[in-house]
Amino acid sequence: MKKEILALLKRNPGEYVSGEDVSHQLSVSRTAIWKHIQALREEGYQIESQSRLGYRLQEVPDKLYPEEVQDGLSTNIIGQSIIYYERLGSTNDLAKVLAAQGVIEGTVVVAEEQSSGRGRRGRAWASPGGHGVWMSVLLRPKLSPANAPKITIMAAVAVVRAIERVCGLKVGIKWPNDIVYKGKKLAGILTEMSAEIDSINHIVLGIGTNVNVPLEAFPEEIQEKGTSLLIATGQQVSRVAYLRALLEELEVAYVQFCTEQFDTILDGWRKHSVTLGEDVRVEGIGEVLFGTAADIDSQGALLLRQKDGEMVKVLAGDVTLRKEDGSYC
Ligand code: BT5
Repeated sequence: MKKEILALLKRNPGEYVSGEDVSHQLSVSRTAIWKHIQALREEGYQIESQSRLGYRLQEVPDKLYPEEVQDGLSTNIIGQSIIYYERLGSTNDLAKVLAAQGVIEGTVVVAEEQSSGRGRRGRAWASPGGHGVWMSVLLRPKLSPANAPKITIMAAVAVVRAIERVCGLKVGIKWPNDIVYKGKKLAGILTEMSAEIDSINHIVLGIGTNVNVPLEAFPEEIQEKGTSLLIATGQQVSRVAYLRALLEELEVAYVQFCTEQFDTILDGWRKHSVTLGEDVRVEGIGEVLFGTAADIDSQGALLLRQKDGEMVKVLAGDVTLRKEDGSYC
């Protein structure tokens, strides 16, 4: 009922809706309306009430509430169920628990703040409260585990498109999981999988995007190498609009992924890549390789042309690009 009252107020922007109208349209008592209005106010909605005029919605809070994100969301799978928390350890961790409990594919977990946000290989992901979009999506593709790295590639394309849609900023993808702007990290992707030898049980796709993070909200060690949409554009970007766009772009890419149109995704990836054609240093698992990033293949692996011309396929690792002075960053 609270949702319906909110929707009714939203359908009448800037106007009063009388208590009588609400009561009549939604078949609810005036006392119950008042209680729901109070609850909405506690969530941060600014609702004016005038005794003879009724209620008027003045301001929507800057929160990633599911009812805000789902308002106008055009997806069929991703984000049909959104679990919201003010504060969580890690959205990936909760999504894994929910996956084991059997929640539907496309379930999204989102938090305003993460106290132990994670990157790859046990690294920390700074997730200050109220500034970013820290979210995870549960996916259940009917594919073999070898396809999992493609999910990161797919997600990177979706992030880039969502960013361009909401604020016009053209950002780059650094293989495998970094979204960058002018060499600084704007977003990161963490793909985790539960699988049998030959089939995926589920994938938890975690994406952290620094939307309105001011420089001073980053830990000191990230201030040099991280950036946000706010820092890049000089303007606040609606986190709700961004998350909605991200879920929509993820769904477009995921449908392509599941219907064997990975080549289309790869084309999009190549267009936004800041890695291809560059001289790079790749820190893989237990080895460091140098060479030119020639391409990515149909598995999402990086193809590295080494000095002697030999082509090496890298499935996972950290890439740094060679600068003019010969150093890597
Ligand atoms: C990543 O790892 O880039 C994956 C980040 C995934 C975060 C999301 S948020 C929602 C979901 N829940 C989670 O717990 N995680 C996911 P990696 O490539 O390993 O990069 C980690 C490195 O990025 C760190 O070692 C820092 O150097 C840097 N870093 C940490 N926080 C950052 C931030 N907010 N912005 C930019 N760089 C950051």
